[in-house]
Amino acid sequence: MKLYDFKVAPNPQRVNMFLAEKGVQIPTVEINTRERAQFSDSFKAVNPASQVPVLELDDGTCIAETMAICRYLEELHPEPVLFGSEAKEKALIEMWSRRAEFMGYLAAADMLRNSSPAFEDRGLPGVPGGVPQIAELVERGRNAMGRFFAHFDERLGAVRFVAGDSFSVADITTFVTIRFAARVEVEPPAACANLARWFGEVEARPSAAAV
Ligand SMILES: N[C@@H](CCC(=O)N[C@@H](CS)C(=O)NCC(=O)O)C(=O)O
Repeated sequence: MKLYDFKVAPNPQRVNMFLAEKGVQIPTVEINTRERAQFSDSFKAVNPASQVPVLELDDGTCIAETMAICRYLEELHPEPVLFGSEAKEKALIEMWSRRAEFMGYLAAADMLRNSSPAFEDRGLPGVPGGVPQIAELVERGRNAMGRFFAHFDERLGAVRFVAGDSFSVADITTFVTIRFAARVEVEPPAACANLARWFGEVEARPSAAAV
């Protein structure tokens, strides 16, 4: 098994933090997307979508999509449980993971991809060109991030971790999203004390070194 990785990119970081929580190490192949390695013919044979991460199994099967990879790893290494143990817990983890992705991660990605000169003409991941940046998406992303911070701050006023009492994959996506947003200088407002309390706790976990 090997992981096509790029240590500084946020989706691979989610897998790396997940692996660190599990205490599992997998050989990696670094695909430097800043140098456009995702568009090479050899990598397109691994993932025609030209995106990392990808987990290649020993039988040659290639699993792309961060959450699909994490779910597969959870099956192989069930402890510690990161996708929940019973119906309600599993549903809440799914719910908060999706909110972290849709409310936060995608907004942060919109901001970066539509503002950084590195992504000029590459407004979408996995597309080598012809996707112009849209300035309005930066402002829309900033607004969405504000709602994401407020929503998660309120939630974390009621529970220790994003999905409840236990650390889960929803915390990983939320943590990576907040670190990712900081790259475009978007930080949680000082008033989000619950989010700050939670962030400090997650940042202190050894697995946070993967992000
Ligand atoms: N939906 C995919 C998204 C993967 C993705 O966007 N990966 C980025 C790195 S974080 C990438 O490969 N970008 C390639 C590019 O910028 O062309 C997932 O969840 O894994």
